[in-house]
Amino acid sequence: MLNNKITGVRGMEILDSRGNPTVRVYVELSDGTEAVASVPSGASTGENEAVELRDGDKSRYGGKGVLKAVENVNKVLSEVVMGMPAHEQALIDKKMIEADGTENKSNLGANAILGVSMAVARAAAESAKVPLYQYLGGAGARRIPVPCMNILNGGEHADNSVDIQEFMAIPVGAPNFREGLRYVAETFHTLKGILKKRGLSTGVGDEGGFAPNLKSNEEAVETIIEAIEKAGYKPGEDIAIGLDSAASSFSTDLKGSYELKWSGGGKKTDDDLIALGEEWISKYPIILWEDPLAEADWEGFRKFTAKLGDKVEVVGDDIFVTNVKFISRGIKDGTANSSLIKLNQIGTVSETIEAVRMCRDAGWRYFISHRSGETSDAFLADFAVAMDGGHLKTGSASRSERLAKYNRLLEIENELGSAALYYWK
Ligand code: 2PG
Ligand code: MG
Repeated sequence: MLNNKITGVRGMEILDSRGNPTVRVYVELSDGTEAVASVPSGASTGENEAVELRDGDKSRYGGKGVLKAVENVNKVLSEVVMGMPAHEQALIDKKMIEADGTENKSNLGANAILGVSMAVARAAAESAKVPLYQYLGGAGARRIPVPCMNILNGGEHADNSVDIQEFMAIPVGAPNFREGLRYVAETFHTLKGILKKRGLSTGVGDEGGFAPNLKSNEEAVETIIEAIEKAGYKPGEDIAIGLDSAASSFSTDLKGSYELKWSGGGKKTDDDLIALGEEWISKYPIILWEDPLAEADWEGFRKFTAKLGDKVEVVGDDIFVTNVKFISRGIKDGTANSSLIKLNQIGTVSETIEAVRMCRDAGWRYFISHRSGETSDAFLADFAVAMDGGHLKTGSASRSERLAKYNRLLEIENELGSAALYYWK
């Protein structure tokens, strides 16, 4: 019998990478194991995400305090999970969901529940003396994800004049993770030089990518291709491009109407955006496109996927919010061919695994992701290896909360030695 019963659960309020409060949870087990986990927080959030409980007390952090969520960890969730064996992740998560009693975790807070869920998983792994990626992914977990590095930020992650939120460099041609990371980190540094030479800002956005004021969204793609070449790599062969339009953020009705500040500017329909997508995909080595349409534009998404889904991975983020209820509808309707996977969109480790499983069963891809508000917790790195998705996004080659995940992946690759796998597709 494993001696891993939960004997203590304690929450505290810490600050995330944007300086906003978030939840950290400590879990103790009967064998003396202690583990800690911290919860991330998004900015461009989907309407149907599980609820991040905030105090709303304007006298503290502009209402963004999480003391109520912390109290829910200390007084409610600790009671719920106390005495349970830590490896019973699915049951522990289920009990917490029942204790909350709502569809969207608005009672106790997804931030409170996820903090406990992650800390329990980490404690169980430590107690079993196996790395977290093996505990969650089993003996076969050995594929290191291709790092889709967001080197240029726009949208709600930066104060510049670029509508599209993320421009990712994807080292598809690298022989292993550590080389892939080098390819894209070098591209990031080269991009800095190019921007500097043009007198553009080299300040970074929320995810550590540069946030210059450019004349158009397309200029961002062209400048990145220039940086890839100047760094000594072949666009499309060594390094391809991924985008996250986060189109909900420039949609006027979350459905078929959009308003771009740049890129031709002005009002656009979903058909206009699909035509733009088609043009760009024919011109540039784009292999992944997340949220090309807004979260309520299911029909626009479907049309985009029907037209371009054989050329690019079409990822749904705000539209699916890591929720099997929405992913299953997407699979049925052909809305996309991949889902973004974010632990805090749904609020427990086991429900996140369920979302991954649903994608896999349908022959979809799934793209493991950080949030724009992060902490130094590298749980995501282990989680990505465990889920075997083959790619992840965790920001740029700057800001320590982003590098914490990349560095953990380097560690995992090292640990696996020649057993580690790395490939696109
Ligand atoms: C996204 C994410 C992460 P946020 O839109 O994919 O990059 O941003 O955490 O702000 O929702
Ligand atoms: Mg997104």
